[in-house]
Amino acid sequence: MKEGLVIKSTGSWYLVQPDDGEPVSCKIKGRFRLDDLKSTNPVAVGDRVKYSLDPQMQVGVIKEILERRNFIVRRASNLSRQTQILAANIDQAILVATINYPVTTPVFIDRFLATTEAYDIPTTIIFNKLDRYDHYHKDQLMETIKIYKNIGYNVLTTSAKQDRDFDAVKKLLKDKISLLAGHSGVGKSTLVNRVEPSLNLKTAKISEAHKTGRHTTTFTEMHPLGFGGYIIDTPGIRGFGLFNIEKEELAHFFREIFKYTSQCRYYNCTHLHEPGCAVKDAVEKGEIASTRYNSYVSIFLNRDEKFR
Ligand SMILES: Nc1nc2c(ncn2[C@@H]2O[C@H](COP(=O)(O)OP(=O)(O)OP(=O)(O)O)[C@@H](O)[C@H]2O)c(=O)[nH]1
Ligand SMILES: [Mg+2]
Ligand SMILES: [Zn+2]
Repeated sequence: MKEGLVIKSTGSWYLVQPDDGEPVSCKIKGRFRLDDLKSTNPVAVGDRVKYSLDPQMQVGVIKEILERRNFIVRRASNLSRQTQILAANIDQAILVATINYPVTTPVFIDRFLATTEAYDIPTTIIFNKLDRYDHYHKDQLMETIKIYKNIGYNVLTTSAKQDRDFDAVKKLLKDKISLLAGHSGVGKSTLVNRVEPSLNLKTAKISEAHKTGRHTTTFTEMHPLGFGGYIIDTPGIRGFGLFNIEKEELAHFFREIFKYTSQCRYYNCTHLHEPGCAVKDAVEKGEIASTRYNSYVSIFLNRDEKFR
């Protein structure tokens, strides 16, 4: 049996990079134990796997997934209870967001951050398309950046189409395995091309009528970076579900909200309507951003589907 790293997944076949030699196309056979996840893709990009090779067919069969250091999942689609593993064994997640073209809503950002918080994965937000924003968008951008910096998230801004200097992004990516996520059309693949031009990934214009992307990247794929590290480009996310998180635990994954929860009058306070709620007090005093609190409430009540 050979061992290798899954560098591409289409859902039905996988590209596995052995430690020596060329990547091999592999299929899955057999059953995998899966932490009770109902996953549509048991094997994910970033997994280390054992596979057997049929020398005549030049295809492999994945027999075993080696233990994962971590992984990140999302709901396969809005209505589905099935999950999809976005990637495994990553050092960090990068959410590419845009104020407009397309719109990335606060609740989408907060859902992503709560998820990476739950999986304990360091996360950076990159706001892209700075060149396209008018004054109103720029004000909105500054406000948004302030909120996330205040609660301790790393935030960068880029104009992937125009910037000459990508040193900050390169520094962030160097020698790490990074997952790049965000809505379709925000410029994930464009950014990857700018930091590693030899990759020449496919990108496409957003629909100007709907201001949404066209799902140009269709498969999750890991790319080596010439200056060290790997980047995982993913197809644009429509919805983003949280997994294995009980409602009662949701506040744990909003770091600034969590800080106040021990001061609530009731130990089982949901921070929605109880008297003596330290979280609501902090929102009123402006110590917790109201957009963050609103995201907490809409995720708690499962009302945010329509905002995605
Ligand atoms: N004006 C402007 N356009 C950008 C910028 N970054 C990317 N774009 C454009 O936005 C469009 C979408 O970019 P992609 O890189 O394909 O977006 P993506 O996030 O990879 O989209 P999916 O693969 O569908 O998930 C392309 O036409 C890019 O040229 C930017 O900073 N400014
Ligand atoms: Mg893309
Ligand atoms: Zn409370």
